[in-house]
Amino acid sequence: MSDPVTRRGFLKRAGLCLCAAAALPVGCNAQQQPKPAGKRPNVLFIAVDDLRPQLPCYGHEHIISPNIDRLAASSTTFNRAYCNVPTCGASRGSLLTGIRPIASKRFINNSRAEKQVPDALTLPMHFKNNGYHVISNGKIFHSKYDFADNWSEQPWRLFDYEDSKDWAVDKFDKLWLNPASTNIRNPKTKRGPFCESADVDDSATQDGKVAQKTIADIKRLSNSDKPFFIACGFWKPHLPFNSPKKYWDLYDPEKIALADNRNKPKNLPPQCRNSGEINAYSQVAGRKDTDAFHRQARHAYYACVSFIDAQIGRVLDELDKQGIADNTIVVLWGDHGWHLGEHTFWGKHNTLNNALRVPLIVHAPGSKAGKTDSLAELVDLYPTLCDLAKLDKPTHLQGDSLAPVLKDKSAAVKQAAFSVWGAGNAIKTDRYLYTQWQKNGKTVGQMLYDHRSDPDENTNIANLAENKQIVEKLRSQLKQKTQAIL
Ligand SMILES: [Ca+2]
Repeated sequence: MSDPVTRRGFLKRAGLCLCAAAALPVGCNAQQQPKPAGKRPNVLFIAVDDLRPQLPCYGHEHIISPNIDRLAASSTTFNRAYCNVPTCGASRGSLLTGIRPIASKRFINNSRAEKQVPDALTLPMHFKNNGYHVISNGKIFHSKYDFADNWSEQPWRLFDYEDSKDWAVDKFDKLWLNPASTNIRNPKTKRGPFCESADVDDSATQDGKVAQKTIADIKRLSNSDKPFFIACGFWKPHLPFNSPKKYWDLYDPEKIALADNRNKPKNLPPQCRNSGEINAYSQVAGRKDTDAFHRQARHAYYACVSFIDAQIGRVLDELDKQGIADNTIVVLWGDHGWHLGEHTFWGKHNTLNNALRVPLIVHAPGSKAGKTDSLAELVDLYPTLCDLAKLDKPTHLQGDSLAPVLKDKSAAVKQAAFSVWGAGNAIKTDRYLYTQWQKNGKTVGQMLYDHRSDPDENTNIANLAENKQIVEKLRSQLKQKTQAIL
């Protein structure tokens, strides 16, 4: 058994520099001499928590998100982007360090990335070292204390997960703005309802304040000699699905379609499970399989998406107001997918397509807009941003720059995307999504979906004799990748 969280263990397996003097400039968290900033582009780095790619720019016209669609219209939209681990903290830790997770060993939960890879040169630190003013607003790393000194200013947010035993209870009055919600608590956890529609202004909400802070920072930094890298992390549509009433009113609940595959995939292995996260809220127990719950949960999630879309619009408008949109790279990403009732699942935390696939939209000034089916992973964002800003790429990065895809939407920089969850290793190729669970070197579970014939993943075909060859090939690719990133 290896020890993923110690510095020595990580460096040994990752093959990273051990801070020998000659290797200092890249791969280690060391101060570099800032290079002249010149006319480097600004970066607006927008994270949307738990946002799945169910948006008009992804072909889902029933969602109302005009601002994200406006951004997509001048950007490269990645139709097949995947997170590397389907949970908030680990996904962000991997993305922001450029280092892949290892099943059950590295980036497995919400613990700080700095404890797992203490010598990693993070994305914000690399930009800071290269003359950028780097800001973290809202949820970027899972905790604002993680790699906190890698930013130019103290990371900003209203409250942090690490400041209380249960943030949702401790900050109840900041999360639930409808006074009635305080009387509708989960008897075990004391959290409130899984959704609400309070009749409040956007500015009363946590995400409204993230937008306000980001707008103020854009104003403040737009005339600076330094380029900026502003990370702006919105909390919704993460649970609880709370948003101002006006966004609920955009949707007619009678017209909200429910999932048409409200049953477990055939031959589903026991290792692939539902997330228990939603059970911590009230108004869930005993209702999850009802039409009323499916409709209400989808309505609430869609309202959160429209609410965040409006905040994104305000932030994007500020780039225009300050006259810097033409020199600002904008990236919008979600940290993992979400099941909204498909397969009776609610949430993330497995390796089905709905939990792994994410929205990814990259706007680079001067690049032609369009959609691409090229495979992409969140671990690719760090090298991509280095290329777009013309910075050197640290040698420890384990993703691939997507810059060639921005130039040519048919370009492919990889043949597969890799994700992990628990002890499971998953590989997504052009056609298949395969997951293998191993124990003591033996396969104890597997699932294979053919996205060409079964895009909704209703039948696991891993154990069919006719698929033996493809399963062997995918296992071989998984083994090769897993060994390469140790
Ligand atoms: Ca998340």
